[in-house]
Amino acid sequence: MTDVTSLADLSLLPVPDAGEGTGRVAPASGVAVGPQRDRAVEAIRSAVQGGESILLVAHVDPDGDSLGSALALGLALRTLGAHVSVSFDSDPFVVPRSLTFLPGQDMLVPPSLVPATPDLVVTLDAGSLPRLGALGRVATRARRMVVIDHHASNTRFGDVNLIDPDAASTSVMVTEVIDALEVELDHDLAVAIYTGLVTDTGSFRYGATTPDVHRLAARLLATGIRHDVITRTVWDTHRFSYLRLLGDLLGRARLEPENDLVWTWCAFSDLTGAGLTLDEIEGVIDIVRTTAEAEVAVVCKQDADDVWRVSVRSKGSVDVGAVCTALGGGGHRFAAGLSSSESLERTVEVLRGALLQAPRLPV
Ligand SMILES: [Mn+2]
Repeated sequence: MTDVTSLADLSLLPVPDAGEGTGRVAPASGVAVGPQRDRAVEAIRSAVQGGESILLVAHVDPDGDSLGSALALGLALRTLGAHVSVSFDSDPFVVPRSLTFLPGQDMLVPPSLVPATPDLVVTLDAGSLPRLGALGRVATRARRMVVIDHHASNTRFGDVNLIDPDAASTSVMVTEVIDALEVELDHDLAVAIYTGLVTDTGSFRYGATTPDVHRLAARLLATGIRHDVITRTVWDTHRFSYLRLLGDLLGRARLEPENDLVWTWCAFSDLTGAGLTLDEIEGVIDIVRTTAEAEVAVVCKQDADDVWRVSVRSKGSVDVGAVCTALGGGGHRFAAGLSSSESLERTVEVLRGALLQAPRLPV
């Protein structure tokens, strides 16, 4: 068993590969959401009315919630006449294959071409400044920064911090902002918002799926969106080489009953050998975590810089969000992640030790 004191030896990067909400999350602080929403709406409204430059930023290597939220807010602000652009840090700067259907992509600007000092930056679904990558510097130079996010681990790095750990997705929070701005929820907005919603609720399977979530889904469907196409594109479409790689990753998975853990890994050479990109193997954790014999599931994915991006899920009796946050990562209570520049063996060893030390929650 790993001694927790040895955690200090591990240089975990503060850039979590945070997973998305598989469960309701206890509020990270006593800050009420309503007044923060009013402040966020007011900051955005005054920037629009003043004709200021507005930059919306998704997190690095954006998922459906982050990019969907940014594009939805961008579309809404554009109908109000705003000068708005949307960006995220990704190398190369391309929209993930599964999200190329999202509307409003003409607003996308690569990090190298964003305004050097925007009047207003709004960050979407990013739990910390490093999650913005190179755009973190631009965000801190902005006259005003509004943070909209639902990660319990959010570090409140903006001037206005609209943080709601109870929200099923950031796109739910963006909808509330759009409603407050009195922009009509049209088809394109609904596509972007719904994409965030299905991404973060696992197609309405996770614990954060409340009656309000279903009411919002009904409202979005009423605009005529092809929800079946969205869900199939986001969740159920893979290149054939993914199936082969998935077979390898599942074949090498290790079950450690004594640690209540199941885990596997994907080396960068596995990924390049299959001709795939990191975003295309996001779903592997969703299969590994179905293992009946383990409470916690882990998938370690090596990126081009030899950094292990670690996705961690639990079924509800271990707060993996707290574990990952303590190790320099972040995320939600039952879906979180971290990054490690250590070896695979060392990374798993430290994580295993931290998981064993974590208190068991009543389920
Ligand atoms: Mn999210």
